[in-house]
Amino acid sequence: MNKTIFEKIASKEIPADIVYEDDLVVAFRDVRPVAPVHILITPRKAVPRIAEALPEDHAMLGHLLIKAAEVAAKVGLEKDGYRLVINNGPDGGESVPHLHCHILGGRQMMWPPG
Ligand code: DGP
Repeated sequence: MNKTIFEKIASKEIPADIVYEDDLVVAFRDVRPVAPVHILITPRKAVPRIAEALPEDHAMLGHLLIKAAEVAAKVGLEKDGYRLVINNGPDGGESVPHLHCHILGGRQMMWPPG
């Protein structure tokens, strides 16, 4: 299997502005930010999308969400808040088939989303 772009970022084969990493997840700034703060947090394991996560991914996914909140706090979003987004499939707007959670902040988010 070819590595996904996010696996290559996690293994430092391609550069990214990494803001957090551990054994299970890597968080880095999005190359096409849509908010003043736009970070992606992704599992090292190449789960394509949340719909394809397996029961064995349960702990890793919980870890990813806990770390998303920690990363948001670390970059100064705790006081004013932020949004976490996971796009799944074509209608969800997914463009990279490696599960990732967007951490968006630094401006007022709209609802409903576009
Ligand atoms: P999504 O549409 O939910 O699949 O989001 C994919 C995001 O990934 C999109 O906001 C742009 C970002 N992205 C794509 N390629 C790269 C890359 O090579 N580096 C970084 N830092 N972000 C990337």
